[in-house]
Amino acid sequence: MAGDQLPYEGVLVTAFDPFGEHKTNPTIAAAEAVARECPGVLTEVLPVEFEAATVRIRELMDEHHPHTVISMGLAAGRTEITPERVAINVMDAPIPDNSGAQPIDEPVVKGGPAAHFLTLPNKAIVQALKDEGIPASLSNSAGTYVCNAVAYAAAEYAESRQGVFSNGTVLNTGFIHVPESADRSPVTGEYPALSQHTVNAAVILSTQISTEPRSDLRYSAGKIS
Ligand code: PCA
Repeated sequence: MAGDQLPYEGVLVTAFDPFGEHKTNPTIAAAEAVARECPGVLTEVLPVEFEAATVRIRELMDEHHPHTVISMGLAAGRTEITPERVAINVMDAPIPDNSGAQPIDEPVVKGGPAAHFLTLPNKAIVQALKDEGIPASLSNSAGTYVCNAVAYAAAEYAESRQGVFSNGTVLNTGFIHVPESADRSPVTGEYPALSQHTVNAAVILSTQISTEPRSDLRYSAGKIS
């Protein structure tokens, strides 16, 4: 596979198109902000389609061999910036994706493990965001829609290649869900929102934290249930 002989380099940040009732997706403006503020970071907007998005994230990793992959998605209803701890091997779509596909109880990767832990320094990200006054918490579920599928596909790719390279470069992948943007176009539902400025700042800071050499923090960000 292309890239197998090369050390992983660079950082990839992905956003998603609008979907469902959402006429805009705040991750697009956030990716544009990252492209402006974080030189050398590759950004791309993925389609909200199970098949096309999971194919594309693997292609991007093959073509650009990033050492860090940060995908972002809109989680309407959430009130905080929420890095995801885990991606699970299931697609169970409550609404059709943008291609009309609505998989129910199908695996993202046939024969793949039930779940992959995501390997960004999630607790360090949450702490840094809170230190800046940005509401943030660790999420234990990325859902079962296209975001989870992309997170799983990227983690599966990373896990299948870790340790392959003689220089020992580690490939980390992760996912950050963001709330609705207060600057959004009207939607049919009413959702809690952060300003687009705050979402952008959160994603820029998360990108910086993810690419600094550091280990994650150790404190409980768990929940009883
Ligand atoms: N959010 C959806 C898909 C695209 C997006 O931005 C999700 O959470 O799965």
